[in-house]
Amino acid sequence: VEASVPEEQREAWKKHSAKEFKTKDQFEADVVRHIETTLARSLFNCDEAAAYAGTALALRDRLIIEWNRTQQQQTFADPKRVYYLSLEFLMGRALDNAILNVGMKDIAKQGLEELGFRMEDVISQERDAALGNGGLGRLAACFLDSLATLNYPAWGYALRYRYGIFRQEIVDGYQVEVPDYWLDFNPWEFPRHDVTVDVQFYGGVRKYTDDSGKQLSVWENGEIVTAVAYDAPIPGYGTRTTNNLRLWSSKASHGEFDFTKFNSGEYEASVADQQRAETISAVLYPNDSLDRGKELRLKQQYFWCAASLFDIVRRFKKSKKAWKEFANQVAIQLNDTHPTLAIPELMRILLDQESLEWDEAWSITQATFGYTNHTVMPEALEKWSVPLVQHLLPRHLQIIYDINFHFLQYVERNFPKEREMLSRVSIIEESEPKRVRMAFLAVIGSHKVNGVAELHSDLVRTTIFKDFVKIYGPDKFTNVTNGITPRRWLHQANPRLSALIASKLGGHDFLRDLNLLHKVEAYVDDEEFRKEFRAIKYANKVRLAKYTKEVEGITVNPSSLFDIQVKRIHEYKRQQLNIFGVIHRYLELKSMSPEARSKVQPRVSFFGGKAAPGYWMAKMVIHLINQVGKVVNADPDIGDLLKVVFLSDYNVSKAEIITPASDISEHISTAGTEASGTSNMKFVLNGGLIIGTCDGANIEITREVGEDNIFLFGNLAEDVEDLRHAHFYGDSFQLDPSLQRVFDTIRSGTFGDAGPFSGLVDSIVDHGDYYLVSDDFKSYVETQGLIDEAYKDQEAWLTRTITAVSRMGFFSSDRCIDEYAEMIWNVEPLPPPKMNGA
Ligand code: AZC
Repeated sequence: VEASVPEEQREAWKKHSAKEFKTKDQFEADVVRHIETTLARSLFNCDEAAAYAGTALALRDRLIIEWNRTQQQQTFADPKRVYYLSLEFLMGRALDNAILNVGMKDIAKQGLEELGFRMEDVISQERDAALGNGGLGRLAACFLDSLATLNYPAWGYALRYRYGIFRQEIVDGYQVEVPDYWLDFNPWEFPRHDVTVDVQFYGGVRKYTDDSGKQLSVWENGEIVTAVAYDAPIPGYGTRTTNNLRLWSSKASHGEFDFTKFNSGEYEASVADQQRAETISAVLYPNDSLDRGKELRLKQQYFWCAASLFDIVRRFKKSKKAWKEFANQVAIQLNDTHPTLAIPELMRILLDQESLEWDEAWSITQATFGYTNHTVMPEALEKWSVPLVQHLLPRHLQIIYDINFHFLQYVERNFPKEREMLSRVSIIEESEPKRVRMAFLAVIGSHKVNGVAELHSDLVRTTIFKDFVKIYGPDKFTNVTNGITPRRWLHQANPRLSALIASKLGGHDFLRDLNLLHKVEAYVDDEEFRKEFRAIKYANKVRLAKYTKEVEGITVNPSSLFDIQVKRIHEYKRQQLNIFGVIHRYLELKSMSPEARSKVQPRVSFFGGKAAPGYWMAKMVIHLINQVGKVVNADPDIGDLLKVVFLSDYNVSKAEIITPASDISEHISTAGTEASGTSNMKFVLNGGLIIGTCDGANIEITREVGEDNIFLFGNLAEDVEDLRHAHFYGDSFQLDPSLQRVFDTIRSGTFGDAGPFSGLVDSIVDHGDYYLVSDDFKSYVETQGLIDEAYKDQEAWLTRTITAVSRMGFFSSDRCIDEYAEMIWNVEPLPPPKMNGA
């Protein structure tokens, strides 16, 4: 690698090279300098927002020094790198995380105090980077934290949406979506106006013969949009490794086209072009686990894949290695099928631009990609209409057809007796219009396919990709059970618990090796430990109660059992089962004698989560929760015995307050539908227990923490199909009498106009109850009863929660990343850069 400054002048550079703050004084100096010079403010007009900005900029300076060193070191060493392609990174706030990861908490806290600010207030000024919908996006964010912490040379690639996921307001009990324009002030990004890629759309394909007589294709005469890189540093915890998250922003290319229009007076038209180009990276699609097939979404996907691959190939070519080395230098992980176009795009580069033969190009491509599936639900599996792909990406469609042709030939040769299999496994679905099955393309173009929890990976192998297991053999399909980063979800969200554990384990090593948590179990009978553990949970509940009062205006008693379900609203996640259970509880309370009531365990049912704007049923669930809350919370018969709270605008920073405050959290999806779930892990790690179905990672959590430390209920995945069948063809559908009573109450108008809720009730009574709410209702209610009983024995409850925490080591995202690195990527960590003079 050549330096741009000649040898003789480098001394001056070294002398003036940026230095990182180490002491409180230096930290304060950096903060004040930024407030005064970068922000043009002073001690006379420095509010908390300015204090946040100054602190963030000081931290950013520090991160960027480590980022530069990491990048230089990676350039010199040129190891195999991991590229994590994800359309979503749900990062949340960066400042707190940065302070903790570089180990500057005490300095920053004291420094800010000396400048007149409280750290918590400063931190809470930051807006979330909400570039994701739910689990899939948050998983990607946890993975970035682990990749950096474990010193893997890794990049994330995504889009720089101008609008993140919408903000949710609740008006008259209904969800209202408000745009999230989050880029007003974002100190964490570095625009790289020199790092751009021109991306083509539309146009046509021309075949030609080159000088050697070889037949080649070229894609030309399309419309060009420019991708501009914006980089965000990703600091590892307790290491100098600082990786990069590169986000692409779209803008009009300044080709001749614009100028002709501009010069001929078509000023508006040239502006329209510009706006059309910028629209590509404007919004995050707000659907979670649902494919909508919108043209702009396909444009986003290709824009991002093309820019990222160009960047990756450019970096590879700098090393002047032969193409056969590509997959030894590059591992690309496809986070769901959203980046699947990267497969035909790499083929296009290798075939059309680098003139490789098909077979060589194909083996490089397969060896490069790995594909993670996050759902087996049919409505979430992406399928793009062939005419749309033909129009937007004509050359890619040809390549997809060629991939399919080679693949089907292979299947035909190897399974000559199974001709029906051909249409089943074809990448092209013979529908009207024909559609490209992106999941099949992802499987065929990757060397490994993984699910995200054991049950899910089994379902992947036995349902959606069954034929492919037969074709490729079982080794291509594997499991990597999800995990979460203990830095954010324990150390940052629950600092007091982190400190308690550190005090017993002799330091914070468990944050880098979560298996060390098992040592906590030795303290399960230690009175002093128990006392502090209990006090921490109580304090966290007080904090949530305070938040609930301030933001939602509802008073809750922190001594109640806190029951929490926060996640995207989706029929398969069954918030409706929860709220029907709450209504049942309310009706029971109403019919009790005061004597009986006095023995009841008080409870607060918290709900939170966004509904996709076009998802009517999910929106009605939100409405029902709010309406039930209005009635129950105002009922003098009930008082503290039951409160129902909808926490609006659930997001990552709110999750950091909510998660440590649960006694019970709900993970109650219809068995076989929730691929993994990750908030289940967060809640248990923070000393809460789970009520859950035998689904996703609940099953492995049970195996780790023990059956006594989790409340499982409901039907099993293996029985779901028969139960669904029975709803349609069995003897006349009989509803559980308590559920019938719940429905009667809703219909009678107890919770306001019943009209909006008819869809919810009818889907169960008249439309086959696809998600088996009626089948699981009885055991759900019974299990909630067991929880009330168990909670009364506070000592036994405490023992369970401590035991569960100590057994959660497996669920660190560090363990996931090591598994991916070994099984799928074949990459090694690169020791972190050395300090100057260290
Ligand atoms: C989610 C799964 O629903 C969730 O169970 C899992 O924990 C998470 O991914 C991370 O693996 N899936 C999605 O958010 N989206 C899609 C398209 O599956």
